Amino acid sequence: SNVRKDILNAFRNAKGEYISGEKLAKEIGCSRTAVWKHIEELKKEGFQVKAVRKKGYLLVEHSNKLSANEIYLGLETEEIGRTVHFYESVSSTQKLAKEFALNGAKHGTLVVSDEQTEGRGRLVRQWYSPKGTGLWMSIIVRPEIPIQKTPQLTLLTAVAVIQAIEATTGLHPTIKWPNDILINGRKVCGILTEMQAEENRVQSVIIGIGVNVNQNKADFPEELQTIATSLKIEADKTVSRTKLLQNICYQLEQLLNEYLHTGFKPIKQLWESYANSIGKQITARTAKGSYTGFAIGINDEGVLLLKQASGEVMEIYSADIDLP
Ligand code: BTX
Repeated sequence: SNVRKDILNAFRNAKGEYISGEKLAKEIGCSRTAVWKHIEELKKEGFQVKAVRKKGYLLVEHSNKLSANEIYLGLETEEIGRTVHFYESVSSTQKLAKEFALNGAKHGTLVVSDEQTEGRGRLVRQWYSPKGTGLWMSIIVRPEIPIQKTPQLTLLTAVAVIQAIEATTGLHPTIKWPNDILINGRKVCGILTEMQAEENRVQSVIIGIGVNVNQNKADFPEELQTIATSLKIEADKTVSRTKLLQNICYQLEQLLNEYLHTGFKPIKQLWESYANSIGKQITARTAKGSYTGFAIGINDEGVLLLKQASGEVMEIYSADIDLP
């Protein structure tokens, strides 16, 4: 509710000090009883609010629970994440976001769930999305760009997620082409972008982001234990999913604005600076065979450019990459 948002804003402005019920009531324009009722509701959502006679209310600490209100408190964006659909459990946020998009959801709408029972990767792969420990989110964006440029948004998202992880945890992830985000060689995040278009016009792009945040090693199914990791495993401490989510929204909005104003070039440079394969000798295993060469970069479509010993530059559209 808007009143609860106003209360959270008042707590934010109070910066860790008590606020009297009277002051809250005045600021928000409701009765003290109403304030009390809303605070009870916030507590049910997982907020810890202390009430002390004569002093008032204090927001003790943010819970480790995800909720729409938690996300709202501290969100620094204008559009991305301003409308939130939060769920305890869904099949796939990607699937839901697509339905919202078809029904006219506005640019920046965020769908996030504490758990996905049918999380999806690219092609027909699955994305393991257990309850309470990860960030499973899809963002609807409606940029005015031609269809053929939408792959650039996948690369842009990878940069945004890396910058958000750096800002939230101090860790330094790398990108494995095309769109895996790794820490110490293990996958911490996957990105999936899907487009809806009509007559060569982009209607919406759904950006799906899955980040392993607070899993322990033993929480992963056996087949993922050697290839996956979480921020908690790497940083050796619990990481706030809310802060990370807010940071991702913020970085995404900044980069998207830059992209729409100045084009893909600055994004591409950032992407290449994070990519672990660029400037290295690699082997690309494609459906047609394996090719070894020097990865010189990507082109504007996100296609990997591989310079072979003959000097010929090959365009790699789809492959698994082996680093030496
Ligand atoms: P991908 O096809 O690059 O990666 C999928 C592969 O990654 C799987 O085959 C498996 O080997 C491995 N994998 C599965 N789950 C995990 C995990 N939790 N951590 C690390 N590795 C894993 C990447 O696809 C795109 C994933 C996007 C996920 C988001 S979550 C929110 C949104 N909703 C949804 O259904 N998908 C997206």
